[in-house]
Amino acid sequence: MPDLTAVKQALREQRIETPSWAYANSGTRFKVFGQPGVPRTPEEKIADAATVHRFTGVAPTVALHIPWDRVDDYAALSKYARDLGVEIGAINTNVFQDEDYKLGSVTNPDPRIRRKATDHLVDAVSIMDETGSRDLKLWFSDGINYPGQDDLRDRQDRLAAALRVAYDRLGPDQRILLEYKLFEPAFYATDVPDWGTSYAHCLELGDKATVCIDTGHHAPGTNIEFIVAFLLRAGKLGAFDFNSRFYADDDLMAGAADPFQLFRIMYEIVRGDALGPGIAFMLDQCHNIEAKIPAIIRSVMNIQEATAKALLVDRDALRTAQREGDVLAANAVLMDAYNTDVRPLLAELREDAGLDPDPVAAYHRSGYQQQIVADRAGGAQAGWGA
Ligand code: PSV
Ligand code: MN
Repeated sequence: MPDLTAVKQALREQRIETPSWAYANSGTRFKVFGQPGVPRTPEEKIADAATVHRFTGVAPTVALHIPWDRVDDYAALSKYARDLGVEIGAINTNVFQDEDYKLGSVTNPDPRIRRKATDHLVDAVSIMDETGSRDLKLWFSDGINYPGQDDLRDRQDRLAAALRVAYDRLGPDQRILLEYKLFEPAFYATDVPDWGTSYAHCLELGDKATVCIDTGHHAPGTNIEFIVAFLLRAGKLGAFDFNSRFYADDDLMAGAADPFQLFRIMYEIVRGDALGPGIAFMLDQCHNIEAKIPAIIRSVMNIQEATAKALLVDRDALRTAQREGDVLAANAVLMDAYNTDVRPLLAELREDAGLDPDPVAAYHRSGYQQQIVADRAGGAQAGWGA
């Protein structure tokens, strides 16, 4: 049986990073439904992230996205965050929303545009120097829509060259997290479409480059926990962007669409002894129709629940069943853990930490939502246009 004291300690130490952009407005290409109280500035997004941390106790960092969160003084922004009880986490680059990037950013056939995109990556490292961030998260929308539109292999060379420039700019304690995505916005061929491509580039770059798995970025039916196991074994898993998908890059709350998949992923993390700070456990979500802060709190709780269940797997019993080739017994060990109701355990841990056992209810009772609706009247809301 797993040692309950160790399980509790691991849950106490778990950290989940929330994304600044999840607090802002978002939507589909059909409509953005704005919400009252949505942040207008990076400071207001950080205040919301600090609120999530206040009620969950496990979300002490917030990821920024540049230029969405551009400010004049990043050191001051970091201090603002620290004063609210959180720190700035990963810096995300954005080379997908500029007219110049129609045919790609770092893989664009035009060297001027490639340089502009590469400069943005390097600038992001300078921001990390000011915020004290460890992680530079790179996602490239680059790709082509039609066979023959550009040379697939040349684009890989251009990508490798840009990654090398960014990598060489990293400080000793900084890392690149290279994210991949099957498709969208490119439809025929994406330049970093899968974990294998990301892994190969990271391997070529060196120790400070690792893969970021966004759980929404795979073909239906992909066995994500296999990718987790493989990359952990290779020492090349750096981060998660957690969210849920039913069809494509749906960006729903983590653990909402397939809590069993989230459990299987977290089991591989526990199995690989990788719950610690070496892996950045981040959310990357968009709350288009639901209230944003409670949705983020719920996502954090869903990850905690999946982790608790993963920690409760009786690994000795599992090993024995696996060694004996007892297929059904091995599967039953996993299912026993998955079917355990861990909510009382997590409620107890929250109470021990001086938190409300039900963070969503506590948030609703706190009056924070009413306060931001009143305080944030007027001005332009952050996020995609309504
Ligand atoms: C792309 O779909 C992505 O997952 C990347 O992480 C981006 O930075 C983020 O979403 C933007 O919302
Ligand atoms: Mn992502």
